[in-house]
Amino acid sequence: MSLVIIRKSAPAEIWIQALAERAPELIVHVWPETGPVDEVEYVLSWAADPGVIAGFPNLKAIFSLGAGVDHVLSDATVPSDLPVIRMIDESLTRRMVQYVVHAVLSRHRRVEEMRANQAQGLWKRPAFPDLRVGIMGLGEIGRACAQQCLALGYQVSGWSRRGEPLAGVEVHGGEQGLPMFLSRSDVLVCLLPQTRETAGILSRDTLGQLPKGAYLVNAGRGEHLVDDDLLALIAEGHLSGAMLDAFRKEPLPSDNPFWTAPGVTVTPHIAGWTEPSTAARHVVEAIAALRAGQQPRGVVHRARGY
Ligand code: NDP
Ligand code: OXD
Repeated sequence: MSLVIIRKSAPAEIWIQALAERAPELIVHVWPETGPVDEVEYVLSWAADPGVIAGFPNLKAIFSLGAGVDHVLSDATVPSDLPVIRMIDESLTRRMVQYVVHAVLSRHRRVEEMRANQAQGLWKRPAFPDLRVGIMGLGEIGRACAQQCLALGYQVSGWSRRGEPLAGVEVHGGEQGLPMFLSRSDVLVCLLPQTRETAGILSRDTLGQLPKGAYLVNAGRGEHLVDDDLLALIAEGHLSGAMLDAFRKEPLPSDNPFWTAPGVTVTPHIAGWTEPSTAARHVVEAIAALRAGQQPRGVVHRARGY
């Protein structure tokens, strides 16, 4: 039984060590080194080139190194019957919560405005009206963000496909719940997966339904956002700004208008990242479940795309 780690950027040593501590019997290779391909039962992958995963004939499951699995499902050569397992990692979730809370707090407490005042030596004490936080996507990460925003005293609503209840949160479900949800979101936080249904969901139509002066936080995927619609709504004064972590093209090209748009903060897809020392547990537990014929946590529903 072997596992191949496929990733292009960060070194894989920490992953190898974390997996070895929890599953010493697991033979781990780092792409492009694979050992005998027919012995590879698992891949742990981020953005493998199309066709690479399909090159392993005896795979039992595909693990995503991140919470999103769009990078796996967009590869048409990946066999449709193989379990795809998204990352569920307490460190990743915690970091996403930190990012979202930071964005909400800095918008609420007008940090940019304070900095601008400071630059002019201005002692000015603005009002800080209460903000309502709306979270799109109440999954592993969205729920944790909602809970932390609640703990900070914000009024929180959420939107998900099924609209499953969440304590303390006003939950709206499906297309019919979207207008009410949007109308109550002074800060809209997108934590949706990228699927056919969610592509382009942050458009003039939806963002235009936010209250005037609303602020967008997109830590989902760049494909959720219609870039020009956001820029236009900011220029028109309907939205006050945005904090964006994910983009249609990454790295964000140097001539992209988001770099210089007033009120827009660009972060380079760093809202959250997977920590091997904790995430290895998820991988090892999922492998054990698969081997025992059980359903592991995080298996993606292929038709839904998340
Ligand atoms: P989950 O799969 O746990 O949750 C997904 C949520 O989105 C669920 O609440 C689901 O609804 C909802 N949803 C999916 N499709 C729709 C739809 N069509 N309409 C309404 N709601 C929908 O995902 P995670 O919380 O683990 O991760 C969410 C996303 O965050 C990832 O897919 C990734 O894109 C992004 N991410 C970004 C990172 C970054 O660094 N920027 C890091 C980590 C994740 P329901 O509950 O009804 O199923
Ligand atoms: C992601 C991640 O899905 O970093 O973006 O986990």
